[in-house]
Amino acid sequence: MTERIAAIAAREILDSRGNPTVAVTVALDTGVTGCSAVPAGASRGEHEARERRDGGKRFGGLGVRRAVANVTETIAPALCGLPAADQAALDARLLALDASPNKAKLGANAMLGVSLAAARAAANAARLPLYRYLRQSLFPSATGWPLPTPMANILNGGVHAGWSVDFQEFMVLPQQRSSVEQVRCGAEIFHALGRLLARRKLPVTVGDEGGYAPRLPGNEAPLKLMASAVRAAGYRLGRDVRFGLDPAASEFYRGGMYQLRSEQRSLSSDAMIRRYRAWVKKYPIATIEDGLAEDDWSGWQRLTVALGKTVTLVGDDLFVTNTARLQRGIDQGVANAILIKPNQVGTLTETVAAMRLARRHGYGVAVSHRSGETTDTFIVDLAVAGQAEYLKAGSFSRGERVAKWNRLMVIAEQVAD
Ligand code: 2PG
Ligand code: MG
Repeated sequence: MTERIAAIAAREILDSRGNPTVAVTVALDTGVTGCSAVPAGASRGEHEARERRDGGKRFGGLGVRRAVANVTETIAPALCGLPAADQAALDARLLALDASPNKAKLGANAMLGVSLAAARAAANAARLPLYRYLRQSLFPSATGWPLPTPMANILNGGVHAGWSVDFQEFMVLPQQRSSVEQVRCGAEIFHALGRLLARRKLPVTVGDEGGYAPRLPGNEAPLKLMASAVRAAGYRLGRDVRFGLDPAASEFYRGGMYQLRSEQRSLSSDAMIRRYRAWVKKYPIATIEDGLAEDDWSGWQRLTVALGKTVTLVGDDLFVTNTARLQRGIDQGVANAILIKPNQVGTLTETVAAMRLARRHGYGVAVSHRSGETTDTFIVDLAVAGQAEYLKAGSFSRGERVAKWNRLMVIAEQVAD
């Protein structure tokens, strides 16, 4: 039976920073529904699709009433009657309606809300868990259920933590075989880190992604603290736990230099690369995301030559889940993995196209949350369906982060059966 979209509702809700965001419900003619809520970034890439914000006084200009109206007044009439299971046709219709180069007209927040809610409704209509529905409809050639390794951001910096340090994310990558043990390991290290900070009389309040956010002297201090926390929790560095970094370098790149306020230094691309090289020797760093700025292509090339064989170099602001930018990276030998954030590009179809292109060229895939999140766990099912190597979903505190790890454990239980 082809179930068709009968109605689309949208509303303004709050995200984890207390800022407005878009929530959408798609209803099918059989009465089955699917919902989604759209996340929002703080360290946004210059080349991301644009979200629609109202401006003006309400919520300091961040209201999304216009985006909501775009869903109900423009998108709903155009999509009603289409089969919910034809994601490609739905998303093509969204793109045609917007017809702007960066989704500025309807807003990527409006478009993505509809795109994801339609997929959920179709999964519910098929009576399948979302990850199984996405696998079947969007990744039909994938077999088996290897689950993504958590990238857990237990120490927050940069724009997510009032610039406590310059680098934005210090992550642990637990190496245990099961998701349940990985989550346990990450959470135990998070708590060990908390005890360690408390003993040093450092604050144990958390940043936007639920990791601790102490003000520290420079960007290496977090790595030292994390190494101590790993040992204190009874795990072996390198064997049981590896590290991941997301400096989010575009955020502190000014005039061709990387300005490190917490160290009162400014480094060239090559000096940054030398630093990463030294750290990789000292710490078990498996992944570096946005180690250089989004348009520092030549720096990225040299970084890839220097470390691409041993380290997963992930492009986030660099690629913005965009196949054209990823293709440029592939052609120029830049990075070897992509961060996937559906709201950087605005539709599920385009998100999956980026995942597929990465796969075809041997690039790794990490599916990611945003720093402004909701309790929606769509990205977890997407990561599992598309066999992403990593799932990046923050720390082990704050409900909107923990919801993702809990969803991963539920899926792990189901696919083990
Ligand atoms: C990032 C993300 C998520 P934001 O840079 O990878 O951690 O941050 O959502 O603020 O862009
Ligand atoms: Mg990033």
